[in-house]
Amino acid sequence: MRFIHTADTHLGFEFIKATKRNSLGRKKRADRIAANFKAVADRALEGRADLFIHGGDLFNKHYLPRLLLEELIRPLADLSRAGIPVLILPGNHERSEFPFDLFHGLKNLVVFDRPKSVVLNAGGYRVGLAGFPFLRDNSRDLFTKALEETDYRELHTDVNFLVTHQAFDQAMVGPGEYVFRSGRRDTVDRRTLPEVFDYIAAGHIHRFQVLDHPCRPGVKIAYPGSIQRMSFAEKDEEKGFIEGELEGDQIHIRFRPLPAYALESVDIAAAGLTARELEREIEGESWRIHEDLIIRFNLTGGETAADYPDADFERLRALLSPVLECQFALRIKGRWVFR
Ligand SMILES: [Mn+2]
Repeated sequence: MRFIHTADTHLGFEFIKATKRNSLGRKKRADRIAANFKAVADRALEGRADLFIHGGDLFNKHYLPRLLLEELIRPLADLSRAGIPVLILPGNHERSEFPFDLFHGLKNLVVFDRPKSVVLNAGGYRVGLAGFPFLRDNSRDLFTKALEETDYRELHTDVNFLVTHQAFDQAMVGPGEYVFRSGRRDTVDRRTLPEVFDYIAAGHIHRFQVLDHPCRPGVKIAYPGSIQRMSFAEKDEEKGFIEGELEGDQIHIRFRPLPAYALESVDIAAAGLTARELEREIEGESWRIHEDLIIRFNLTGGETAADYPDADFERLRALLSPVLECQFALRIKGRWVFR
């Protein structure tokens, strides 16, 4: 029984309410993300996977236009048409729910839009799958209750998967290697995972990692991570998805990498410079340019906007035009202000 496990695909990445600035760059990143998602689905089609599991955060925002949503889920529709069962749940970026009729008409597609469990015949096994939407508040205390509501105890199957979008203790994120510790309200203690589950198909944590079960050796709590570097905090992380196989009673998994663009940030002490001087500084960084790069210039040294040169940022961006995205961030009163 072969399965694909992905998560945190953040489709519709181009949609942000906050800023219209450099929307072209943002769109180019979104296209790379969508291409990686298609690559994951294509792998399932080519490898004739028996299951396709998405651990949540399919979309980047909950307010995407309907037409865009329908276009973005095309890879899932392809899997559905090919007869590959798709299991999916809404994460925090979907605010724990999908538009109620988005997946209507797609066969072989199970949405954990409320706590539930299903049994599927896949690759010669009877596979039980339980899941529920992202728990927004106090997952520490509400996890067990949500799990009970799935009726997973009624599963009488060969193997059981839990699909979930939560942080488990010992999960690690960010360049500072931050570790979620047991006891936090937003963290589920791994010891609360019932022993009937053989594989925990998790999402939420953007770095690929596999945690063990403290009481049941061999059970994997797996985060495939995001399919592309969604933020600068992920700039050194390899990106990809999980391919798994159940043989006998053993589950083997491996990480399959996907192409990832590069992110670099450059600090420039820009307070007091003239616009021409800033332009020269930025031209001096042009050796960095390549078309798989997101570059962010941190302009520092000032207290107010007036301390920085009145530069034409659109023109500066045009100088660096082959890059995927170019960001200018001014340090003003201890905050980053984007131009
Ligand atoms: Mn996410």
